[in-house]
Amino acid sequence: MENNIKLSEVVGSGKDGRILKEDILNFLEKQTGAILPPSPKAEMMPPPSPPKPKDKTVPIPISRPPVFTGKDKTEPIKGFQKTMVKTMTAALKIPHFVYCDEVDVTELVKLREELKPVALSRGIKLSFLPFFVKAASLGLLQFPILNASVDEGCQNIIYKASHNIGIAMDTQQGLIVPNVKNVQLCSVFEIATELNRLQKLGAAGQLSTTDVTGGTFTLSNIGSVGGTYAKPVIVPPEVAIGALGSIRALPRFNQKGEVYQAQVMNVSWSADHRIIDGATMSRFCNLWKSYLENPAFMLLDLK
Ligand code: CAO
Repeated sequence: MENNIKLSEVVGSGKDGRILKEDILNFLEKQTGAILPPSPKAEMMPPPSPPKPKDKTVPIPISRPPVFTGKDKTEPIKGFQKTMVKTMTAALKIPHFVYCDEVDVTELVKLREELKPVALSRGIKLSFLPFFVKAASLGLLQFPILNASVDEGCQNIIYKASHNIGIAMDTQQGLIVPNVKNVQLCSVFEIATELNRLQKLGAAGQLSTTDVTGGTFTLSNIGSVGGTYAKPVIVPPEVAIGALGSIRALPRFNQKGEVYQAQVMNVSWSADHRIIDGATMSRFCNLWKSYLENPAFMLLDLK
């Protein structure tokens, strides 16, 4: 109706010839002369596998975005993109500082390899994220200023009791940040279960308002797509966010000065410098890192 399209002229590619959103978009593209081949997402192709830490000799698959040719086109900013405009414009008002470090996740890679089939036998996919999330929550217990917000005019700090950890998700609709509620009360497996649920709903564009609101701290695992460092942008009214790079096999020295093959991941934290100083972020990162470099340490603090 918005574009005066006669549905009888559109070929539906859905079940029983149903017309999908993609069909309408393709129809519009053809009308404006810019013919786009169907994108892999529109065809529901599985995404290319991201690099795995173990596969050192396997070349990294390069994803091919749809090719844009023909005439210039203008499209309105709406939906998730509009939310991104609002959130990021508000975020720009926060004086950010960025702190980066590298984490040796060799032990964590081994541990996940061991636990992955166990989780799978319970119907759950176990990625690295549940460990990153739980370690962050254990750190937040000791650094509550990072799980806080400031009120309008920056007069008061509100320390949040719940660790509702947001996860940046790349979905067909765009970037969305659902959060895992009360991570401080959850086991690693429970976090994985909740992440599986959120990922499934995110992929289907069916996340609820509850899922995407009330976040108190965010992690962005851009490393599952690629990259080493990123400068993450705080999601207001939160005050801190971490971006995780790809886990890579790299040479490092052990305590005896011998070179070994380490699994290394970089992390970049952005924080609101009005209420958080660099030393606090550094101490938090040291603690978070210690849990991931020695996953057994987590056991001591798990409830
Ligand atoms: N380095 C290397 N491998 C990684 C990795 C990393 N940092 N993170 C995940 N992987 C691996 C996983 O372990 C998994 O491997 P297996 O198949 O062996 O289990 C594989 O990559 C796929 O993981 P996944 O993406 O399905 O799951 P996840 O829990 O790691 O991540 C999600 C989920 C939703 C965070 C991710 O899919 C995503 O959307 N990432 C992009 C986030 C983003 O766009 N951030 C930028 C925000 S600012 O615009």
